[in-house]
Amino acid sequence: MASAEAHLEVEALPHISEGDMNEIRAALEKGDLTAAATKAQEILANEEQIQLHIAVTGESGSGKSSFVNAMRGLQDHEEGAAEIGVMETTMECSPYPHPQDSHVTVWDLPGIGAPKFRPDTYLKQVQFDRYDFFIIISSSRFTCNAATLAKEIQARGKHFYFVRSKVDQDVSNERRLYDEEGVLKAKGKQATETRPQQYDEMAVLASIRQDCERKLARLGIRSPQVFLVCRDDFSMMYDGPRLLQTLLDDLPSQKKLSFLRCLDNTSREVVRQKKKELMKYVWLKSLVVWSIRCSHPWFLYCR
Ligand SMILES: Nc1nc2c(ncn2[C@@H]2O[C@H](COP(=O)(O)OP(=O)(O)OP(=O)(O)O)[C@@H](O)[C@H]2O)c(=O)[nH]1
Ligand SMILES: [Mg+2]
Repeated sequence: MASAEAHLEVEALPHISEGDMNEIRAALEKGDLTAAATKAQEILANEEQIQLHIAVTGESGSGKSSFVNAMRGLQDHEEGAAEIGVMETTMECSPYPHPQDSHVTVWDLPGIGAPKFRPDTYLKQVQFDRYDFFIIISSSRFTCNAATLAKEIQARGKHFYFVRSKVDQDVSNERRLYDEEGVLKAKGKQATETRPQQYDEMAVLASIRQDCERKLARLGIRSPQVFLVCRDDFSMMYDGPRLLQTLLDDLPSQKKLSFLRCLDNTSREVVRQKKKELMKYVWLKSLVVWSIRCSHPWFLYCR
């Protein structure tokens, strides 16, 4: 087992606890391959139990169910997708397992202001403890309800993320003020810092982001960060990729692989992290397979 021992570096095998690593190392040093493989199997079995629950909440009609579908890589009309619509549609907490990893569940929560849900008891009613983190969605400026909810989530020690949805609509509304060459149409109106003479999508997005963040700061949220998304091409457009990367970075190490399995290989960073996480599994599974092979009579005979 010289080669296995040579790779017993915590850096090379992330997210195996030091205690587990020491147990495997001690077993290998004693030449007890069966004990090392048993430990490896135990770690793999524990990983199978890990669940990740993502809560999607926000104002009624803000695009929560559409966001749930986008997170799961589904079109709204596809089988298993959450129901969406311009009428109030989500009245219960509905779990949607991710098609690429059933350990990850995206929960579609009722709107913060939905009739059956009072702002002061909302988190209790939706069973706060169930979720790992919260996505708070708004399709316009964030309201007092959203800020109160965020503060309550923070006070209870969990992460939340502000997501400004339907940003494609804002972009196309703003674009209408410019002609085909992208020059501001409005006659007699001066270009401003937020509405330059020449159309600039980045400037439009930056001003929406700043506006939302300023409003949240006024509502008492310290250093708010807002992610602008659109349900179409969610993982590729606007702040979708940055949001997914932030969620991944903030997750505790043992939950990262499940979330990574749900992400498409759209960035080098995602591919790099998948590779790093999978190394652990390759190594643990190899240890188990090697132990089985070594105990096989055929192997003993060959030695
Ligand atoms: N243009 C655009 N429309 C969107 C987007 N996201 C959602 N919508 C539309 O907004 C409407 C409401 O979307 P839902 O996802 O049902 O909103 P919800 O927050 O789940 O609504 P309730 O369950 O009633 O609270 C639907 O017509 C969606 O198609 C988006 O990113 N862009
Ligand atoms: Mg809904």
